[in-house]
Amino acid sequence: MPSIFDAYNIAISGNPGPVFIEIPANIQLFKGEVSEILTYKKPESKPAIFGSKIDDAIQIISESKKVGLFLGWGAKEATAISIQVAERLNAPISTTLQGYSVFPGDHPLFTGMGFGPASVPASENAFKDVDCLIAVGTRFAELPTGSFSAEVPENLIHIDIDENVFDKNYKSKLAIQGDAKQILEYLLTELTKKNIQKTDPHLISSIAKDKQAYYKEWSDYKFDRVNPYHFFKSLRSNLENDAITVVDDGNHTFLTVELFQNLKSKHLISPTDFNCMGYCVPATIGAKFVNPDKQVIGIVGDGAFLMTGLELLTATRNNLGIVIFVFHDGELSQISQGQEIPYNRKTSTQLGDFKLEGIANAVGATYLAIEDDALIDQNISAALQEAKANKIVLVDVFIDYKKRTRFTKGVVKSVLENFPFRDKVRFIGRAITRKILG
Ligand SMILES: Cc1ncc(C[n+]2csc(CCOP(=O)(O)OP(=O)(O)O)c2C)c(N)n1
Repeated sequence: MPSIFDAYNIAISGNPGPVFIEIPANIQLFKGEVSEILTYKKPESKPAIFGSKIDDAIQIISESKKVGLFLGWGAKEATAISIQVAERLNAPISTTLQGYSVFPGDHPLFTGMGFGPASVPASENAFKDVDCLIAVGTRFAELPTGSFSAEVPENLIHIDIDENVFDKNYKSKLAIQGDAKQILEYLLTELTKKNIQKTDPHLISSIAKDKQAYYKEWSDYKFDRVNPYHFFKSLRSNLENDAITVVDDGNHTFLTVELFQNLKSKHLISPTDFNCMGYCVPATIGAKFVNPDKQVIGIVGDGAFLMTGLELLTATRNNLGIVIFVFHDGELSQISQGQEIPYNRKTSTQLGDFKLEGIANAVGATYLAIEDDALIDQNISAALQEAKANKIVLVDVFIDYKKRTRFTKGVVKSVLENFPFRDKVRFIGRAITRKILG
């Protein structure tokens, strides 16, 4: 028992994660004498000691012109205090992909995922002149930094429970190890005591303007099939505020964070940072088991759906009312788009045609198709109604991936830019030759 208690403590504390316990077969199969049944006691938390670090942070903040906040999943319990810090400092907020739900998407200071050239215009513009970045609960991994193309100011205050993340990808001016919520609370208390506050009369309106312009760009774009912007707009208006959205890894993931607003902390779940395809269907089932009274939906690419979609049988067997939206485009799009630009070829990224309806029939799910924009509202609403009645619904979304996300465009560009000169010339030359000769 003490080993199990230890394992549990390790699993839920610090940087939480799975712990493997090996229980020998003899203990599992045979009877044994136990003198005492131990009861679990939560270990006492040690008082946090930050020394002069909070003062140092205050000093850096007070000397800076514009502060920005960058939040990862490690700040998931610190949403309320993050809002207060952001509002006091008039700081734009961006998040990692995993931390997308850590800050409410409808807050006027929220800009989107990341803040570099691979982020949406609201993020890129709002963070351009940030000269102090407070990063909380993030490792500055590849995705939110757009393959490390995002530039971080010299004044980086990095807060994380795990000291191993400091100075790995971006050099910090000040690293504070500890619980995100607690540190932000200390910080806010000191900011208030010292009457430190920042103002910028234009920030909120320029974030709003950039968001509207970006949405309009999508809304006006000529698509042949379902327009992703209209899909996400309708999805948001049909979903309840506390609905849980689970995504997989692919183009649909980046479309989700560029075009869909999540409203509550921990209510958008993605498989980052391992980005393992096939996550969405089982994770949606798991999320519904834990949250039977909430709307739980999944958004998954057709490639990832083909990996684990038959798990839906578990959902039908347990009458779990969930909706899975399959973005059906016949490709492993996130990769094929990455190939198309530099190679002008698509290699091993075309899926064979398949009938989703057949899979729905096989697992006892209701099948609905959104073949064009005219069916979006009607069928999203019908799917959610069915799920309310504990039905499992598979929605075949004939998505149009023609327009690339800012993420894909930004990453492809920055990866190519970082190539050695000769290879860059070789790649560009080959793409041009193929474009001309076919
Ligand atoms: C298990 C696994 N294999 C490969 C990858 C690399 N990968 C990332 S996105 C992607 C394509 C996903 O295609 P699909 O599920 O159809 O989603 P889409 O990009 O079309 O939205 C691939 C192959 C991965 N993340 N996980």
